[in-house]
Amino acid sequence: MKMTFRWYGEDADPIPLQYIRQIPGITGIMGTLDFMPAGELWSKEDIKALVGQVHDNALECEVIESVNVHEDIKLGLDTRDGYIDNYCQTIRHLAEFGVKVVVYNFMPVFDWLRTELAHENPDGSTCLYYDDAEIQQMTPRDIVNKTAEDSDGLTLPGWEPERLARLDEVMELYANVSHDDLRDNWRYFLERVIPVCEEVGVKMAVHPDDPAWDLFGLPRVCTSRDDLDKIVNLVDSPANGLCVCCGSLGSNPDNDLPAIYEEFGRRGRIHAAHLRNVRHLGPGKFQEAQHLSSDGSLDMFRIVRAIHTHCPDIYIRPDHGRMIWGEKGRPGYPLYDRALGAVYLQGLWEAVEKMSRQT
Ligand SMILES: [Mn+2]
Repeated sequence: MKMTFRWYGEDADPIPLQYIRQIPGITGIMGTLDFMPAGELWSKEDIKALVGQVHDNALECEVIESVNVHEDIKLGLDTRDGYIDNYCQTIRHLAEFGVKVVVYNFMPVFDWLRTELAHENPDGSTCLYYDDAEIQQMTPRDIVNKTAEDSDGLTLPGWEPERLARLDEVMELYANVSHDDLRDNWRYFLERVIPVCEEVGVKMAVHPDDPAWDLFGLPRVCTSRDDLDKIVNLVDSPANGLCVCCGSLGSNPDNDLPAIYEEFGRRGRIHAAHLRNVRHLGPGKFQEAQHLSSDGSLDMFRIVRAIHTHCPDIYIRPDHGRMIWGEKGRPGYPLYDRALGAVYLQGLWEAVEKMSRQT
């Protein structure tokens, strides 16, 4: 297991790399070029600069998230081939600088969504919160605007206010895209990208949809064990793998996370994991919790044990955290609470590791 930490880059992340280096046990980051629009080619110069900064702080940069998939690829439009060519070339460039895993997602239109970015807890901390009943009352445009208002200028990825016209257009284009169509478009993408990954030694790792159900009538096809099974079979190669985020899949209480880590770990298809907890509050309603099993609805011990047993060499990172101790920053990506999560997860790992040697 390699314990990593998400970092958005010098201009986009308020947390300096030096602070990340000071968190016990962190050996690397999951990095990104936050400024890069979906579909663009990542230049060698930009990648070199990122990797160089990370190395200068004695950290590794072997995982990149997210190389975003252009909407035309998900929609299966004629224009997709140019964007897929850029994606393949980006993978070649990343491989040149030592990147081993690329985390991506295949969610239509929106990345992860929450109805509240700073839901207040009784102890004065704040967390991300989701209530499907609220979403039912909103339009896609409402949620984009609300997120921008609630986050001090941080916009939903790809949906800066000046691009809202495009949002309506894209929503219309999806009106005729079924779940099967979306999966077919995904296959088309993977059939072109995976051979390049195999050639240069990079593994793709898809992040599940969050929350793990359809939104605004848009199809979502990475929400359950059965979905993951269909995805890894779209192209049967170890390079076509998963970044299992237990908080995302865990939004749906029907998903048995320890069993999912066990099955796909055993099948060699998990290359990265986001570990965090979520507390179910009712149908379609949840809040993000501290990483501890006792704070949420997921059994983090069983999850860590499944990873240790079935895919011990993967990259792991603590996922979203709460805002505590007066910290201000990017919603979901604070320093303090994620650092606590990283240390807790390593405590579980040490326990599982030593117990496994005794038996
Ligand atoms: Mn995640």
